[in-house]
Amino acid sequence: MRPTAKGLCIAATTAILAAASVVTYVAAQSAEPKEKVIKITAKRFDYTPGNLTLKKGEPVILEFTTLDVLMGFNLPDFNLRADIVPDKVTRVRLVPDKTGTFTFLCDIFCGARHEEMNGRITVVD
Ligand SMILES: [Cu+2]
Repeated sequence: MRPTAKGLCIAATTAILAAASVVTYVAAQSAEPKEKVIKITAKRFDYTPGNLTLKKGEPVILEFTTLDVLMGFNLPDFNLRADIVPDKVTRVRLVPDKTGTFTFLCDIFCGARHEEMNGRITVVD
């Protein structure tokens, strides 16, 4: 059976609509970018990485794990704290609303050099 002109026209229209919906879908995806995830590994007595640089106003998810014992994450300048529990992933959302360099520290006693366990977050414009 030969394709009719009407049949070809319907096929072409369908193809164009399908292409248009793909473009719309991609545009919607990029309008809501996924929040950046930064993995931080804690172990006695440090955080890796221990120095982060973030952009003001840009939300990030800090994703903590501990290689040994229960640890804390405390970032007083942003009123953030969390327990970092062995065999668990701890996620903390941070939207830096000010620039500067801020210290975070372990606030759960984890051993001899616990007091020295800290890191820095630098927030830039
Ligand atoms: Cu500690």
